[in-house]
Amino acid sequence: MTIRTIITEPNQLLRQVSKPVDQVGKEEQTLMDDMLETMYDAPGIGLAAIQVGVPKRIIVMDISKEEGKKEPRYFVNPVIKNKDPIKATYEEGCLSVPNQFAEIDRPSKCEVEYLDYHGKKQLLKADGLLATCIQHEMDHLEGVLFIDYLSKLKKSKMSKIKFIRVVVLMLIVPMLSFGQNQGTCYNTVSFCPVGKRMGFTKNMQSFSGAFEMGDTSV
Ligand code: GNR
Ligand code: NI
Repeated sequence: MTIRTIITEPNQLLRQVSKPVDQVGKEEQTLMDDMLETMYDAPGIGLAAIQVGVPKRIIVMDISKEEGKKEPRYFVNPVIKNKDPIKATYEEGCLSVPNQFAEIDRPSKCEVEYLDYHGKKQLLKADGLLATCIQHEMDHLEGVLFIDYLSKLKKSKMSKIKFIRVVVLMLIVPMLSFGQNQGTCYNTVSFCPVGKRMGFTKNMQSFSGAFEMGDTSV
């Protein structure tokens, strides 16, 4: 068994869509052994083949507690058959995205069909961390990282902030300029119907200063 190098962002390989495995042979089993060792060494609870640079639809996982026995799981060509409409939130991290963690919503339960280490077809009903981890790993097979959801979230938050900023500006700016015009008019050409009608602007303040209070001659 060999510990392989985990590739990290930004690396275009992580964006590749992984290819289905024809047959679970020696090569695939060696890859799964290496992936598991690489995952334990990292340490992590799941690893997709693309994270060691191999674009095959293979995932390894072990969500058992450290003190307990190891419970390695192998998924070849996994397909999600069913997703629970109810979402669950987990703080996620990724070995390919060091030092970033974020709460991500995903279906709380899912059913996944796959081939095991020996190429035997299996169906697994997953919930909790297992369901989250399977979905996180299956995203890797599509070239998707958890931070992609984050940036969408950030984008929508940004647009909300921008929207509020625009609304506030639309309210505040006219109020400020209205106030200024009022003030200017009062101090200089107040009661000057002509000035008001002309709509005195800031630039005209220097001229308006020449007017006397109540002067309506201009
Ligand atoms: O080690 C890992 N922990 C983890 C925690 C919450 C949700 C998903 C994961 S997977 C991650 C390992 C990894 O990057 N797998 O692709
Ligand atoms: Ni990951």
